[in-house]
This record gives sequence, structure tokens and C-alpha cells, in this order.
Amino acid sequence: MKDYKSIENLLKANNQEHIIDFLNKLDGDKKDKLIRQIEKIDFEQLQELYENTKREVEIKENIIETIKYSDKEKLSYEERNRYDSIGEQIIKSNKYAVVTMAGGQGTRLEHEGPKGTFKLDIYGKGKYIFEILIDNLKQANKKYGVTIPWYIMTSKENDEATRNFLEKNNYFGYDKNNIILFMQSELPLLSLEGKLLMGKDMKIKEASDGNGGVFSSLRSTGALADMKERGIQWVFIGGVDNVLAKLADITLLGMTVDQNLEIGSKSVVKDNPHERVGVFCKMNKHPKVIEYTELPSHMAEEVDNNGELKFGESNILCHLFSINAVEKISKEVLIYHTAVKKNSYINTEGKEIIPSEPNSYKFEAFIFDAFDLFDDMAILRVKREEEFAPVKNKEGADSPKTAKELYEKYWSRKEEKK
Ligand code: UD2
Repeated sequence: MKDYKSIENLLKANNQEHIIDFLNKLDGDKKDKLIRQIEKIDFEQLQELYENTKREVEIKENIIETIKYSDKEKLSYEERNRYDSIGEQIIKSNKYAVVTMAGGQGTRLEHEGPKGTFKLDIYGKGKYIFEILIDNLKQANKKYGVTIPWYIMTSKENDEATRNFLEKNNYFGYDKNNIILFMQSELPLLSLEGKLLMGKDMKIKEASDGNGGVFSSLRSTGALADMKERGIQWVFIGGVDNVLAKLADITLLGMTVDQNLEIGSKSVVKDNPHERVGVFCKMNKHPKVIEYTELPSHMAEEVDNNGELKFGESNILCHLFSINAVEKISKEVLIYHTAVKKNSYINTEGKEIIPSEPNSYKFEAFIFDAFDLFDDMAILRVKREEEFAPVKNKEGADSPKTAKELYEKYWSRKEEKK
């Protein structure tokens, strides 16, 4: 551990003198913990991230084109059969794993605890989101005669609560040797002036580094090595908050393999120009998703000659990667996007400040920024009412209410078809 003087110099050199005041008020274990945390901060990266906050995100329209996709409903019988048998074969030979990214803070839902522990009030008794995902995996296991290994990415903030919840519910009957939790890394928050924030626990405030952290965390935690040991060849990576997600989709899998591609994903037709979803496109001839927070509105509203949205293929966070693609991406550094958020902190008088306005920067990598490391990707357009029911917000769009309606309608249609 560096000596105290060099820590002071490090903080001064990086324009973070205010942290020295806190250090001087601490002693013993708390002081050592804070010093050890400071030693691990990459101040160079932090400085770069702060400078980035002053730059506008460059979306130069002239190099953006639409990207080809296949509409699942319009596949020929022969194509569908070919894709499904390829996909089925891979899953049946235990070469398929599922990753659920569950490290988000879930602030918009205002639910106490990890989002997977939220109970959707369906069928009277209700079902937890983790339970819904496990049921989806169990159905696939039964159909293909396997036990699909399930990797759950947690954050430092929600890892313990996630583990305790799954343990308490006995993993909803899933074989716990095939449920592997791994924690994603974190990045410090910065005030709008570029200052580190001190938390109530007298530690510098950090937050999970975005769902794009999944690749480096799979690698750094050994989860990727575990997949390779199991002979996994294909990895589905999805969000925790879509209660209609098909975690083992043989058509997406077979189509990606049949087209000789390393990555695949699903899209639904965008609901309206300003729906809060990323949209697929090609940028510099590489596959790309532009997030709703960064899509210029005139691009969001652009229509093609049939009056359809030109960029209307929405990302629903259902991604597929070959194991080699995961390995390759895990060695790259994805760009960090800046989110402006409200974060409480302790000021130098020791008082807790709860901001009423966004007061700080959170830096997040996005999983889909990995796409532009490849020349092409398979995109399967699916039906929103069958595959996309996100639980994001407490009220309104993408809320427990809309998800419940979509979920119950879907399953009652399934019942009628029997
Ligand atoms: C995501 C997509 C957006 C669209 C939308 C559909 C990204 C970056 N954006 O928007 O394009 O598909 O979903 O619903 O994918 N997560 C982590 N760790 C983190 C941050 C997030 O695991 O550090 C997980 C989170 O638990 C959730 C997923 O990533 O499962 C998406 O959450 P988000 O808040 O990053 O992105 P969102 O929902 O605004």
C-alpha cells in the first residue's frame, strides 16, 4: 500500500484535493480501505472520461445506412426448418449457454432490491422476474433434454441480495450447479465539475460500468473459462427485464450459424420514433445500434418511401455471440457513454447532500458497441407481442402493468392454440 504522502500527491495531481480532507478525518480500517480504493482508481481513464463529457456524441448521418434483417414471420418453410434443426442440434449437444445481465440499478422501477426479485402480479399469486426467466430455461431444458448453464451478471451493489434471493427460493428448482453468478466491475462517479463523490460509508462512490461490462467481467471472473471448459460454443446474452424473452431460440441460433456469422440479435418494429430503444443500422459499413439517448431526432423521425421509419428495427437486448466472439470482445475496450444522474454524497462538512437535480456523471459501456468489431450480424425481426415485454418504469410505458398485460395475453393465446 502506498504511503500516505504519495496518496496525497496523487490526489493533488488529479485535482481531487477534497478527498484529502476526508482522509484526514478517518483513521484505522476506514482510512486503509479508502487508501486502497484510491490506489485502484485509474485517474488517467477518469480524466479522459471527464473530458468526453464535454464532447457532443458524433453521429455523422452520411455514414449511416439501414441494415438487413430477416422477418421470422416471412421465413420460407425450408429456411425455418433448416435454421431450427441447426439450432436444436447445438443446444442438444450442450454447446449453448445463457447470460442474463442483471447488474443494473433499476432506478426507474423504484423497486427495493435487484430487478429479478420484482414480483409481477400475474395469475393472482404473482411470479418473480427471475422465476419467469428460470421457467423459460426449464421449458427449453425439457424440450431439448439438457440443462442449459445460466450465468447471471450482478453488480457489487446487488450481488449479495441476488444470491440470497435465489438461495432462499432454492433457485426455483433449477440445478444450482448450472447457475453461475459473476460480478461486473465498477467505475467511479464524477460530479459535473469532475470531482470524486464521497458516500455515506466514507468510500468513493462507484457504480457498475454498464451492460457492456459483461465481456470483460465474464473473462475476469473466470465465467468465460467455465463456459469453455463446458464446451460452450454459443452464448445468448440478454437483459433481466424482458418477461417474454426467449432465452433459447433455435431459429436465431440456426440463422446466425447458417449465415456463417459470429453475432446475431433480435429486433421488433419500433413503436414510435421516440420509443426508448436502440435502433439497428450500419455505421462505417459495420453493424451498429444507436441508443435512444444518442439518436438525433430527425434520424429517429426519418421515413422511407413506404412511409415506414427508416431506422425502425429496435434492439430488444436479445443478443447471440459465438464463444470466440465473446473472447475477442473481452480483450477490447468498449467506449463509455455518459449518463447524467442524481447521486447523493457527503460534503466536506460531513453533511449528506441529496440532489434534487442530476448532479453527476455515470460512465457506462453498452453491450451493442461490440457489434462494430464485426463486419456483419444476423438480425431476426420478431413479433413484439410475442417476445418483448420489458419492466423498466414504475408507471406508463414498459411498466409492470404493460408487461403483465403482454405476458398474460401471450400465455392465454398459447393456451388457446393447444
Ligand atoms: C436497453 C438497451 C436499449 C433497448 C432497451 C429495451 C442497452 C445499452 N440499451 O435500454 O437499446 O434495447 O434496453 O428494453 O442495452 N445492466 C447491467 N449492468 C449495468 C447496466 C445495465 O447488467 O451496469 C443491465 C440491466 O440489468 C438490464 C439491461 O442491462 O438488464 C438494460 O438496462 P439499461 O438500463 O442499461 O438499458 P435500457 O433499459 O435503458
